[in-house]
Amino acid sequence: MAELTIWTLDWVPQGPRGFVRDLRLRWACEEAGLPYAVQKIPFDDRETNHLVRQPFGQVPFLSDGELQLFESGACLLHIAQKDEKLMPRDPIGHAQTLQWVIAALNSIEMVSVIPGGF
Ligand SMILES: N[C@@H](CCC(=O)N[C@@H](CS)C(=O)NCC(=O)O)C(=O)O
Repeated sequence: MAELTIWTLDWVPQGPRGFVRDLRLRWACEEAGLPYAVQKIPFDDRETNHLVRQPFGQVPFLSDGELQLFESGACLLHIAQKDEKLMPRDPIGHAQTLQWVIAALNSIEMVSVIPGGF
């Protein structure tokens, strides 16, 4: 069984469909050929039942053995450390990976996400 488990919602409205941020984690795993499982959280109960995992009741959420992580960027960095294709081991490649992850979250996301967010 895969150690990595990506948690997402079991349903979303039409607008954000295909854009839910679990895509980022799935993409990284697929890119590196890392096996993963997917668990789904009921959309309707997310604001209460999911808080034990994610303080804002949101997805994605990642578990890796005993490690539990929220925030897609933190999850991505954790996944990235598992494979050199995602995060080179040399100091320059490593720093550039961090740079691009932070740029994606801090500069690109705010101009690319659906207005009103999800
Ligand atoms: N900064 C967070 C944002 C998480 C987020 O906005 N998740 C959305 C799906 S893409 C969500 O769970 N929306 C449901 C809600 O907020 O109730 C991250 O990158 O993980």
